[in-house]
Amino acid sequence: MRRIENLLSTMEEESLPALYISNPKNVRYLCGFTGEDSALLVTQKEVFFLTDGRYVEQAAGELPDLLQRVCWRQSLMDEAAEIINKLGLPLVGFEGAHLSYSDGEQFKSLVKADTRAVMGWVEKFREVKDEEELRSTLEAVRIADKTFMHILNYIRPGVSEIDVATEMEYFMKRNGSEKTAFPTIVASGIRSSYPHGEASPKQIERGDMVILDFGATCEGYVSDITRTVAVGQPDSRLDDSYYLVLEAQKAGLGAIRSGMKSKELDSIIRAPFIRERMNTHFTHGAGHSIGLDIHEAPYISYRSEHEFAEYAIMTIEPGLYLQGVGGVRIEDDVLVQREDSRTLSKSPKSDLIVLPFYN
Ligand SMILES: [Mn+2]
Repeated sequence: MRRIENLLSTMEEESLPALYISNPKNVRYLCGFTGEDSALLVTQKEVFFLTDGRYVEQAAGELPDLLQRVCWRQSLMDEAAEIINKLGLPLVGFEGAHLSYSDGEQFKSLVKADTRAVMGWVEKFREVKDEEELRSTLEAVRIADKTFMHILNYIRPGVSEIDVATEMEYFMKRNGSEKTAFPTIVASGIRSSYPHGEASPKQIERGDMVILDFGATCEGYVSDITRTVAVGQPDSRLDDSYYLVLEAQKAGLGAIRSGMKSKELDSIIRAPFIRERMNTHFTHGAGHSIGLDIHEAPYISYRSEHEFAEYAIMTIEPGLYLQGVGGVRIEDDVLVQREDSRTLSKSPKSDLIVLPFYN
């Protein structure tokens, strides 16, 4: 209940008597429920958990006793509105970044109260990981690291990207992952210049760079790592790119700490690319937070004044993409600390791995 109590203090400071939580990840974070189609109505006096008949039994097992469990009849939102109206609440908040426009409009019309869209309240708490969250993330990272070592023996000319992705996803599951953190990215050859090339039927060929971007899920918490390997000797421009990306990525991992501004970290990661006049080939963000979601706030951005919190878990993932040639990306997960932050993922990267090929 500590997480709900933290939310209640924010609500008190903001003079908000009630808040309707509809983002399922926020529901899970606040009360531990792992199913779908549920919502929370948080008030200073009582906390209502709403779901439907499919989840009543599961909710009884997972939820703290202090929560009022409600099984809705018409719809989640109708039921929430009915409670709000019955309690005669004057003002109720909803999650502006989660409800669709039409759901928001419907919510406003159903409740006989003033409404206020709130954004990022629960997400702000989610940035700072507690011990249990760290333990789950570490397990998801461990599985991803193990998967990388496994897949090195599998990648060779003639094997398709989909074959590689399928083997990785199967291996992660066999090793304790609940599900893949996101659709596994395997992008080879010229497709490796697509920063987010999902695995295709393309066969891996001699001379290809292969970008592997993947993650496991444990107790709902994800890992997200990327490694780039070559099958046989690649184009020398890609070989050079590899060591430049590695330099940028290591600079980021070495620099990140709590209290540092996001844009400051961005410029540290970007510096080697600017020096080598390659910055225009770095076409995406340098990293993001992970947790119950694969992309969570905060993000690493040249525009962001956000200061990283202690015990945030961030990815650092610079990349370079040469159109028609190929690309390189290296990504690790790091626990932000006050002094030396701790890189959680351990997959080898210090030399470009050139896999042997057999004719
Ligand atoms: Mn990522």
